[in-house]
Amino acid sequence: RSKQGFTVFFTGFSGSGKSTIANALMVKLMEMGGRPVTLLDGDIVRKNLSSELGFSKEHRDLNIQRIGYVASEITKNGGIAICAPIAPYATTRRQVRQGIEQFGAFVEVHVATSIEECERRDRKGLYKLAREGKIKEFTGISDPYDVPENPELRVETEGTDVDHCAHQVLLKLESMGLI
Ligand code: GGZ
Repeated sequence: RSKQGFTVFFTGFSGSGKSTIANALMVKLMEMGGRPVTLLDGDIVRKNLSSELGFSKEHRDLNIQRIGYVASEITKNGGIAICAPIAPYATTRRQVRQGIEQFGAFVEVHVATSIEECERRDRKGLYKLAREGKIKEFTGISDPYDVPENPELRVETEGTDVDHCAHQVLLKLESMGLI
């Protein structure tokens, strides 16, 4: 009997490592074969599915609802969806969870890199621009982030490499009977 579909939903600050871990996880899941794996990364979704949206609460919610809808269709059809947006609002994450759990499992992974560490790394120079006020409503600097209270998994990236984080997600998926 083929296994149910599921969604792995990463959430965390810009520059926390969501995309990198999501990509490593995708590679590992693809190597295992079986179900198709679809990555819905934050910036790719914003380019292709949400190009008209900004970063107000309304627009962020709409963005996350779209990602949630696509992930729910993938999950319904027995596939694996990996999502990696910031998704700062707990209420919106809960709505997405409810939509997906009708069809399969929802695995919320909090990439718990602190705002201090994200700003210190500042891989894309966005935190500097946010501090200078050149980017408004920047998550963690001038916009809220609701820390997930009960995620299926929390991964720490400080002092841990990407492969180890992705491996922890795989172990969680195994323990949930999903792979
Ligand atoms: C947060 C912003 C902002 C603001 C542009 N706040 O590191 P990045 O560049 O590639 O990831 C961030 C991305 C966030 O888009 P999401 O779709 O994941 O956000 S949400 O879930 O809240 O809808 C960052 C860039 O867009 N970016 N302006 N003001 N991140």
